[in-house]
Amino acid sequence: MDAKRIAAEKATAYIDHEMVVGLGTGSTAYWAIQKIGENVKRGLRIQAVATSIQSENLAKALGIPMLSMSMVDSIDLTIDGADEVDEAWNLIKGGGGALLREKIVASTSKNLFIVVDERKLVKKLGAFPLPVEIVTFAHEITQNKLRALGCIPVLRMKEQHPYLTDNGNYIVDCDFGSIDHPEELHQIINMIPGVVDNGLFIKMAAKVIVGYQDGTVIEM
Ligand code: DER
Repeated sequence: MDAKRIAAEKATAYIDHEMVVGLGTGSTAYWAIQKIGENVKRGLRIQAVATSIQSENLAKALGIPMLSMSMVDSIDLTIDGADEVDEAWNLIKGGGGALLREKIVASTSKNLFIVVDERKLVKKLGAFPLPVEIVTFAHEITQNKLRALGCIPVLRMKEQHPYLTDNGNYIVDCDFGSIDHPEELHQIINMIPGVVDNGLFIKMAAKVIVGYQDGTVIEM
């Protein structure tokens, strides 16, 4: 079985009746949502919130009872993927363009379980360019301010147009190279006017579940 899938399905075993569950975004979270849909059909009584329109549509198609974020003040467990996980469990997320809603849902969750395959584990963050969500207004100026921090900012495109997030913003993929102090970088980036948030998730993960190509799965 696919390494991402075994990690995602392992995380769903922690979901109990009456929980409010946060549904992540991406190809790993996809398998968690599929498994949750199966379990709901078998009688699991939960309600869920989604971190993207894509995940919401998938969950609805599977019959998972959905809540809007305005209807919850706390989430019991969120299961989500990541682009990189370092040894302190700091994350780079946003490869799927959903970082803002993912971070809002994660920050509202009692527990955030990150599900990845082994390739996502790194000693230091940064091989994956850091996604930064910015408003469209004066985006060139915002990109210049990101560049001044020492990265190469690339506006994410979809076909010939800039990619638009579910929130109507742009994503700039910022190659900082190896990131020595992710916590400080996170704060510096978010001080730039025009930046909405960035893909550094600092000390938010309660558990990291790793799937391996040989079929094993490890909970860290
Ligand atoms: O966009 C995100 O943060 C996703 O969780 C993503 O980074 C992980 O994507 P994957 O599970 O498809 O590798």
